[in-house]
Amino acid sequence: MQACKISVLYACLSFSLSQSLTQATSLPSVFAGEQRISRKSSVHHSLSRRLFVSTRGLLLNYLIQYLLLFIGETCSSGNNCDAGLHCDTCPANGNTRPRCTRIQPLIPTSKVKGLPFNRYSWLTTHNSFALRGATSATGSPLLAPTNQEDSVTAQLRNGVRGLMLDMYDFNNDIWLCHSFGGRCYNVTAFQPAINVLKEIQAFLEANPTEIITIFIEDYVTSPQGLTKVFNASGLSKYWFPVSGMPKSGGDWPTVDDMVRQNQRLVVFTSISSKEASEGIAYEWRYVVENQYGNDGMKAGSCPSRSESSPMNTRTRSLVLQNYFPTNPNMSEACVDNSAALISMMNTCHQAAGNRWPNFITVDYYQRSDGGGAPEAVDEANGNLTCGCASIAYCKVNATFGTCDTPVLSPPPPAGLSPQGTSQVPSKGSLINTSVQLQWLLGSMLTAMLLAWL
Ligand SMILES: *[C@@H]1O[C@H](CO)[C@@H](O)[C@H](O)[C@H]1NC(C)=O
Ligand SMILES: *[C@@H]1O[C@H](CO)[C@@H](O)[C@H](O)[C@H]1NC(C)=O
Ligand SMILES: *[C@@H]1O[C@H](CO)[C@@H](O)[C@H](O)[C@H]1NC(C)=O
Ligand SMILES: *[C@@H]1O[C@H](CO)[C@@H](O)[C@H](O)[C@H]1NC(C)=O
Ligand SMILES: *[C@@H]1O[C@H](CO)[C@@H](O)[C@H](O)[C@H]1NC(C)=O
Ligand SMILES: CC(=O)N[C@H]1CO[C@H](CO)[C@@H](O)[C@@H]1O
Repeated sequence: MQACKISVLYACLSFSLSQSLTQATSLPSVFAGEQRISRKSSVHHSLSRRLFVSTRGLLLNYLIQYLLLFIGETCSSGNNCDAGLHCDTCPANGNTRPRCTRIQPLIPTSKVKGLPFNRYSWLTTHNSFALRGATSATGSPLLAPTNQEDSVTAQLRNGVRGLMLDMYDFNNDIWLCHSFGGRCYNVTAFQPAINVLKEIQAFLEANPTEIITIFIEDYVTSPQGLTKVFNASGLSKYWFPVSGMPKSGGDWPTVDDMVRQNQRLVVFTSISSKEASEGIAYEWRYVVENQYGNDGMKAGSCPSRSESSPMNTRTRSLVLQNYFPTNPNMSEACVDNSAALISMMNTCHQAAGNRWPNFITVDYYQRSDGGGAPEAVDEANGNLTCGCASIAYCKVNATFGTCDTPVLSPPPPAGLSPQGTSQVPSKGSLINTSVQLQWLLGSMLTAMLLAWL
């Protein structure tokens, strides 16, 4: 560095930076997905080649890549986190420093292909339709609690594959609503179900290898009410038939079969008679579920909810884990969706007869103090698909239990790290001066570039 003259400082910085990056590229970003590494490497290579002939465009591109942040890094309000992350705080956990936190699980079928449907775990949103800030489509003010923050379309894009929808007869139609004694009112009615079903239809249409599961809390009593609305939404053509569902604990068809047959929509109802009358699977014949609400959040126990068979009932091939409080609480959700969720996943794994959850259901799925619900889903998928602690460590075509070695440990709880003191606390044990130097150089380069542009 000392050798740098002002006139060549710029090239010198680039060189130092590319040196730092050589080290940085050896820090795999298992939490942010793997694209980042290759992206950085290719940036690095092109930079080395053209070290002294950097163009404005190349450098700008490089800077943009470089400024993307890993999980746990301090971010600014303009979201400069890497793909699959967003910038958020978790004050309920003592963390007021904005950090990059995960909002997307790895899509398990992209990593381990072709297993039976019940060998995967899917991120599931509780009351997927009850969106913060929503107004009722009746025009009346909405007095119902809310459980999520982004549209069902946005949820699906982030990798949510299970949706919990409460459906009611209302205004001569089927609506997504919250209950007062099983009835829908203007002040608790969100919108007609067909709107959201059409969002799901558009996603399945655009993503021909994706599978979605809908859990209906069913208050619809009008004849063929659900069938009509599914027909009208264009979703019926993706319907997975009840006849294809294992009745006594066997494996489901493989995801490949489901995709090949285009049977990519699995729907469960909470009303038993609709299986015979409308061909809609009665959930409790196929799924066990633990208690929802506050009673399901007592550490160390995982009782089944009243409608469900006991958690360890092996004649039900699918396991669903609920983990959200009775009254949704957005500020508390980042705590609930972090260490406590994974701890309960281990408890429920035992309670379910050593079965990992196929569906992990939370409120405010984007909220966490680091890895959040996406991390829980990745861990469940690792155990389910390849016998590793996370699907990020599964090897292609390897025998069960042969894993890539995790290089980064998950970020510590945000509350444990001193606030505002470090740019890269989550990687504290791995980060050393060379990376801090990288930061310093990055900041200098930014300042220079801004002055130069
Ligand atoms: C509920 O909303 C509808 C419009 O969708 C309106 O016609 C009706 O008067 C409202 N009912 C009440 C009780 O406010
Ligand atoms: C739904 O659509 C199917 C054909 O796709 C049709 O056979 C059935 O009658 C329809 N049901 C209702 C209630 O509209
Ligand atoms: C939500 O949780 C916070 C603690 O994070 C608590 O202070 C607050 O009272 C809770 N709100 C509700 C409505 O329960
Ligand atoms: C994995 O196995 C499949 C099918 O046996 C094969 O087509 C594919 O090339 C293999 N991939 C690797 C990376 O070995
Ligand atoms: C710090 O960086 C050096 C290379 O500059 C490397 O040899 C060393 O292993 C790194 N330390 C840690 C803890 O990663
Ligand atoms: C066999 C195996 O890899 N088990 C892992 C399952 O997931 C938990 C995390 O919830 C890991 O701690 C286990 O090692």
